[in-house]
Amino acid sequence: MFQQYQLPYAYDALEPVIDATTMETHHSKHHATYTATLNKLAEEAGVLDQDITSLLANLNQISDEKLRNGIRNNGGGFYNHNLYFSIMAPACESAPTGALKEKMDATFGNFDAFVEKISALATGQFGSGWAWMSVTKDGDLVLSNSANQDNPISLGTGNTPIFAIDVWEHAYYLKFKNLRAAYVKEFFKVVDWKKVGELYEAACK
Ligand code: MN3
Repeated sequence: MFQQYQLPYAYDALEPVIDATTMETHHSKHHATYTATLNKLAEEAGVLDQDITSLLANLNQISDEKLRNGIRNNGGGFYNHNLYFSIMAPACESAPTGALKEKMDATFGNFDAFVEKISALATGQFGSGWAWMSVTKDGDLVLSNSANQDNPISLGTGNTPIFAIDVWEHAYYLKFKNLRAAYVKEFFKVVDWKKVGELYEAACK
């Protein structure tokens, strides 16, 4: 069984950046549905015992096209939101530190340059999707975006995502309406960089 990430903070904890109704709907409806559907499809496909990263990295093992597409979309939805919700925390002026800060500065120049680059990917993603920072097999940082619930794993890059911005309208529409760029700008106020740093160090091992 795939277990949905449980929030260690309340639905209203990210106010005023992300409103409580958006958080509750996003977690208890959207993410819960992806998780339940993934469990149903994975059972049908006989892959319920696999961990989500190897399942998404090896979608071709599922011969039935309908099941494969369903697992790609709902498995992506399950994995992507587990990461997204886990790297958010109540506004705390958090910033990258330690090994992650050094690597980000070496890769992007400085934090503001990183924000600019990933914001362009997030706002530039046509339609629903995500923006990512991932760690390559060589320990380098790369930025990307993807459509729907695809991610660097299901797209076969071999990279490990450590930072995600959800740019589906359900992530921001109640508060920000059509203004995706405003949501993306505010999002950085609720990023838990300590957690992203832990994911970076784990991915580099
Ligand atoms: Mn979402």
